Amino acid sequence: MLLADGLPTATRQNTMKTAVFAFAWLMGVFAAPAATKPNILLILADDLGFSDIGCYGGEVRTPNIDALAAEGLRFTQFYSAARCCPSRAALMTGLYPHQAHVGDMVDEYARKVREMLSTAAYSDRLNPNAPTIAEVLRAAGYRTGMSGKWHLGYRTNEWPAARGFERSFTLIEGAMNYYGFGMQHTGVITNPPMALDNAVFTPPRERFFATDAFTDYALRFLLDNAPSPEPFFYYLAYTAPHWPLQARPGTIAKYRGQYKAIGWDKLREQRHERLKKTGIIDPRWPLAPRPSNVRPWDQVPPERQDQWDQEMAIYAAQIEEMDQGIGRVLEVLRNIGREKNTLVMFMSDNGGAAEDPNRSLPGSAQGTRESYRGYGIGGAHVSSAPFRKTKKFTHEGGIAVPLILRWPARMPEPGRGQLVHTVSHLIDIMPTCLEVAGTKFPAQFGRGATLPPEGMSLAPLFIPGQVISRAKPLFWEHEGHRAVRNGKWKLVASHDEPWELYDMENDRVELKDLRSTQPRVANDMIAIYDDWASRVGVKTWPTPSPTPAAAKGSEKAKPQTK
Ligand SMILES: [Ca+2]
Repeated sequence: MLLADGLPTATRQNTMKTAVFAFAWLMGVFAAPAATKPNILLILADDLGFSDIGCYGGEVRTPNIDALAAEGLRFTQFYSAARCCPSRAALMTGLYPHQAHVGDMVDEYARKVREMLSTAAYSDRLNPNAPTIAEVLRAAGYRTGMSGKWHLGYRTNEWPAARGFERSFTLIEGAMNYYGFGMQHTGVITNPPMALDNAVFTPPRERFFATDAFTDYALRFLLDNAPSPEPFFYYLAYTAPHWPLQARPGTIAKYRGQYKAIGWDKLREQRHERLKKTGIIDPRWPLAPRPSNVRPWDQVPPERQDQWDQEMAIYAAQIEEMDQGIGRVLEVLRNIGREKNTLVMFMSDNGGAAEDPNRSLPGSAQGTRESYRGYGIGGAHVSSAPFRKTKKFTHEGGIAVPLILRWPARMPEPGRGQLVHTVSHLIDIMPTCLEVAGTKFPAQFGRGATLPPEGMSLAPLFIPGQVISRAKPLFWEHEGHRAVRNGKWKLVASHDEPWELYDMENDRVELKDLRSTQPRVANDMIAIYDDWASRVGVKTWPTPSPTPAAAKGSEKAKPQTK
């Protein structure tokens, strides 16, 4: 069934009209829209690691995402901004997170450090003078819509409805119980903070599941806009597979048992081999060593092995359920005749998440409404394989993520299914959208002059065989973790630790620090980092870090779920 069970009562009437209309449309009563500007469907996964999905070496079943890759382009060196809020700010504005005023998290738990840093670069909402992709495209005649996670401002005038989205159905904060009402990340059993356009939305107590609800809303947007001659921009920002670990029992059952049969060491090796085989990584690069806080699989007690198997089965199910949702959206896109002229983009906002919020009610079964866990470092180091470190860090395991682009009308057969090794970043999505929509970035917005987008358009890559390279370096800073990527070189450091230098052509796994043998390269890059940090408003992160969150979970002393 196409339409949502979880839709609000107020919109049910519209839904019925939509259903009737959609039927008429599908029967060919209406002519295909004459839009020449392409539609843009931007799909963002949350906390999906580099090697989770099938077409990036993973064992999780993702046939719909894999089909996008087979018909489009797969990027091997695409980067996020390390964590939810900064990544979403960079994606929406085409600026570095600090320029978009989201250098750190917008949440209450980061309030003290934001006050301590006391600068606009670390605020609790998106820069009002930095237009979003939705605002720019809406001005260019696009219909705009969104469903999923926002995480760029809690106040009503900071919601998607106020930032260019004509229609939106969203989670305002960073995480939610997938069943709606239930345990939340605050440790309180309540409703998640959701919005339908500019009003608070309360999910129904029964038959609500976030991944499906976000998919259903996207379907309704597509069907509602099917007769419109205007192109659309839709941002489908799934919360999957971000914690809490929650999925349908039937989907979980498909994976249960397979993870403890292989174990995390062999699973990482398997993903590494598949990545090498597909050409996504260089066969010369080894697998990063197991993190020091994860013990060898054969030394893990059987009960912990079984618990990890359950965690990974739920995590995999979350991804598979998202993939099924994407399949439904792509099917409707095809049915309304808009598949060919739609640029579909799929990406993630950071690497595997080592956090474990552990808010489960005592005695609750994993995966249910009453449970609230993450998979911790035991799962995250697999998701980020073959790289080092995880979400929040600026080593490759924190920032390297998949990117898939598909646009049948502009991608001739010979180019389909190819790998793209161009170094690219979330900041490139705004310029790409501007170019394909044939519109310009505004010089003025809100109450002042805009900052120009920092990235480059990826649109030239739609021509088969075309190669583009980055003229400018890329930069990162998040909670004191920092990095520069300039050509083959990457300078990187974790908070309060010295810079390391890596040759990414020979050593993308970041194992051989060349800082002492290449001091001139390192010093030049430190200088360009300092210039950038000063330009965008980076401040020195306090020591000790005031927002440790739950990111340092260890597999040596992990608490068992009771
Ligand atoms: Ca995230």
